[in-house]
Amino acid sequence: MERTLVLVKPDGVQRGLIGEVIGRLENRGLRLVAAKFIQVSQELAETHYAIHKGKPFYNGLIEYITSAPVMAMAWEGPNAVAAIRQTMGATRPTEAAPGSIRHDFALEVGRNLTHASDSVENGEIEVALWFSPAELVDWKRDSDRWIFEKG
Ligand code: D4T
Repeated sequence: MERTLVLVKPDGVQRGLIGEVIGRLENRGLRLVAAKFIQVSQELAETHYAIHKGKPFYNGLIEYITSAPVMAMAWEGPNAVAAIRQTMGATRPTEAAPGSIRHDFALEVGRNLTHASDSVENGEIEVALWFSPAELVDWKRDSDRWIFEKG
C-alpha cells in the first residue's frame, strides 16, 4: 500500500475545487488517511520545495503556496502515487491528459491547482513532513475488498 501527499493549492481553494479533487480521489477508490486546512508557513514551504531552490520559478512557487490556505491530505491505496499523479495530470496543464484535473481546470504551470508526491519514497517523506503520526488515521473501509484486490 502506497501513501502520497496531496495538496489543493491556494488557487484550487480559492476556486472552490477542494470538493472536486476529493471527489475524484474518492471515486478512484483511494482511501483518505489525513486532512487539514492550513495556511502554509514560509518554513514549511521552503522545506517542501527545497529541491527547487535556485531554479528561476522558485520564488514564485514559494509566494504561490504561501499566498492563501491550502487543503493538505494524505491518501493511500495500491499504486497510489501513479494513480494520483494520473488523476492530477502532467505538471504543465497544457500537457495534461484530457479528463485529468489539470487538463479540465487549469492553464498555467504556476497555477496548476494541486500537488501530488512524485515517487513512493517522496510520498513517505512528504506525508511525514506535513502530518504528525497522530494525525494519520489507520482505518479500513467496508468497500476496501471491492476496490483493493489484496485487502
Ligand atoms: P507539484 O510538486 O506542485 O505537484 O508539481 P509536480 O511534482 O507535478 O512538478 P515539479 O515538482 O516539477 O514542480 C513543482 C512546482 O513548480 C511549479 N513549476 C514547475 C513552475 O512554476 N514552473 C516550472 O517551469 C516548473 C517545472 C509547478 C509545480
